[in-house]
Amino acid sequence: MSSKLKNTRLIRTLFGEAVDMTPVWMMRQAGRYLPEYRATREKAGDFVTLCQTPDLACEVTMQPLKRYPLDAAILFSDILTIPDAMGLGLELIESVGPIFDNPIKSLADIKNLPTPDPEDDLGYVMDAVRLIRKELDGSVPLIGFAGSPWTLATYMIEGGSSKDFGKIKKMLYQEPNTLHLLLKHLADAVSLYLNAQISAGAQVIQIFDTWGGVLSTPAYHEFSLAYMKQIINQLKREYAGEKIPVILFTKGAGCWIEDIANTGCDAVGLDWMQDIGQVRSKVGEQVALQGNMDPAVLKSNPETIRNEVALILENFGQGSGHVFNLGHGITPDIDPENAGVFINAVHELSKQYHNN
Ligand code: 1CP
Repeated sequence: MSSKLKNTRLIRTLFGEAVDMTPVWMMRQAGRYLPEYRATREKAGDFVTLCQTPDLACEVTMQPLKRYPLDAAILFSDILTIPDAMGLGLELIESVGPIFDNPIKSLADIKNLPTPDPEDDLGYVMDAVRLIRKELDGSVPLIGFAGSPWTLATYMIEGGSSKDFGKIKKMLYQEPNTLHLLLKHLADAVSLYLNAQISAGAQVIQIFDTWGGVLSTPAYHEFSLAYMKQIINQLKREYAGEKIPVILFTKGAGCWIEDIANTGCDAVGLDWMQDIGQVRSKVGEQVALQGNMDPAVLKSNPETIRNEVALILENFGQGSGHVFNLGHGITPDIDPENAGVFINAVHELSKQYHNN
């Protein structure tokens, strides 16, 4: 476990320290676009079993690293493990998405929710983290993650994915205190879970607030950002003598970047709608930035991919503080060759911006 980290690009960048080239990883880098992922999922039988089998979760975490010179591994798991451990019963239905057998319907349901013990109820995640660290052997850092309380609550109340977030928004406006009770419970559970991931070996933490962007500005502050801030305050920011950086990603956060940068996180994840150069001029002194190529660019061809990478690098400009990524997860239809073109382009084209 104490193996010395060989590739420190990601961690140095998250703290704004000089590097030789821009580090890169991809959200959802282990996933359905890789034939070897589909084969392992087949072997597991279904997605939930894959998440719950540490050997297989470790195997799929390593798959993209075997193909590409990525600067980080991300734990293979899902944000919905916490609600599943609270008894909601997660299933993933092909072409529908995640669904819960027992969604939350009332205040009584919320009051009855347990707080999962990370090493007991979610021990399979911690075992996966320990196995992956062993397997990585210090080659690149391991990113642990969780969903934001708001994003988890959308799935728990809607019962699965949603287009209009009708049920949770009704609760937000009609019974805000009920929703606050749930969000507070989730913030505590997420903090415990992430701290356990850190103790098990996660070296960087990312909080995914995939659905924060569907809220009005005051509702975002009250129902999403406040709880992420609570989590950031409750996280271990140092473990085994190493500082643990925290990345906060809200999709659709266009006008709230300064508020996100003020939460105490080390880096802000940007979706592709944002202008990374403009964002840097606002908050670049305070936090690192992660992103933000449109994942749809990967549907094109090597020349277009390299041009888009070059544009983003130029827009960010000279110096450290930029972790290259997609503006959201890579999609199942992407040709793995194109993902390789993307990663190599970031490394090759970014060297000129780091002359130290
Ligand atoms: O094999 C399959 O069909 C499952 C597809 C899949 C995968 C590969 C799901 C179901 N989850 C995952 C893995 C996953 N989920 C990772 C792995 C690590 C990585 O390589 O990046 C991570 C970080 C997540 C996180 C996650 N799950 C988020 C937040 C990130 C994001 O993309 O916005 C969300 C919203 C989920 C819920 C979820 N789980 C699975 C799907 C298809 C979804 C999204 C459904 C929806 O759009 O509402």
